[in-house]
Amino acid sequence: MSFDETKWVWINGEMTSWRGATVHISTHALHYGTGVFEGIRCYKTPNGPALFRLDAHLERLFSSAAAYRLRIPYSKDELQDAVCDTVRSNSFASCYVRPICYYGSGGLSLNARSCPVDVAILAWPWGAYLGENAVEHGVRVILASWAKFHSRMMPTTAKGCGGYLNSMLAAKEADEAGYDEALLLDEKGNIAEGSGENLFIVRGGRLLTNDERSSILLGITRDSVIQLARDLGIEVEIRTLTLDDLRKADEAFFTGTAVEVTPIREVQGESIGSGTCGPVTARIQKAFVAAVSGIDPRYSSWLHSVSSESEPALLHSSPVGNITLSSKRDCMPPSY
Ligand code: PPE
Repeated sequence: MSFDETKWVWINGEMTSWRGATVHISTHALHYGTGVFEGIRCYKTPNGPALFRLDAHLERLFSSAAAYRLRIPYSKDELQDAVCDTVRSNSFASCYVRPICYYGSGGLSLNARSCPVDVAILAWPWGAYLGENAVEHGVRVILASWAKFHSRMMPTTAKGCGGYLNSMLAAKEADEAGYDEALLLDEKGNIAEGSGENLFIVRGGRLLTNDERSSILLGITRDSVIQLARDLGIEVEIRTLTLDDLRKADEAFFTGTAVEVTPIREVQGESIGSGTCGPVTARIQKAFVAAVSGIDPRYSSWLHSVSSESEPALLHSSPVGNITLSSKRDCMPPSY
């Protein structure tokens, strides 16, 4: 990840220089993780940079804030414009965008009554989340010894800053053991999700994935993949996933804004399927790239152009994202 190219950060309505984008040490969220955030990707398309499912991300930001009783002092339309401004000001063709709303400086009582709600939007170029090879060849995953927090402890469908301490412990555990990522189980021992991703299993040509009953964040990429798969004629079953399902999987993959669609090739020393990216995962990746890069016009409503004027329908061109589509790829059909 490189912040080097970021010049401007949007803070409370103003474009601020990178160096000036600081918070006070008494900021409530620094002490207690009392904020909510989003992660949105902006892709290069034939019509210029476009944000993928901006609307859904802002919708989730507002419902996360409501879950933690944070009142965001801007409307959804204002934040939509602010996100576009941030990408435009930095002249990014593609990037990752991180809006964050949090209790600022005003006192450290836990009810946060005296704290303002501050809002910032950071954008930077973020390449492949789990490394260059991950999207192509798949990742090695450890089962975290930490359980995913249960939705009776904190709202798992809200993207709250403090909840990521749970993810961070799991990710550190994976890193220290030489794995790429960690998978967390829920309190019953069923699969929940990755530290920052949802999970899909492929079995007999069908997709299986879980839902909020397994304490997961309901990912926007997950939702997009469910729709893409159904449009490809691939059946999707939503139900509890067990470790046994994973062991018997033909293929498995992670979905998330940062990770996009990333195959899982090994879980704690055991290969999944052929131990590389499988054919169903490859079909989903291909459909995903076509959607995010504006090549497949059926999904153009998922793209929000960052340019000030609305643009005509999207045209064919080479996709740009972290899922590189080269004929060398074992995981892409050769026709791509
Ligand atoms: N579960 C968790 C716990 C999660 O953090 C993410 C996103 C998802 C599922 C997938 O959600 P979605 O992006 O809407 O498809 N994780 C974000 C943050 C990762 C980070 O390291 O920071 C992301 O992918 O942007």
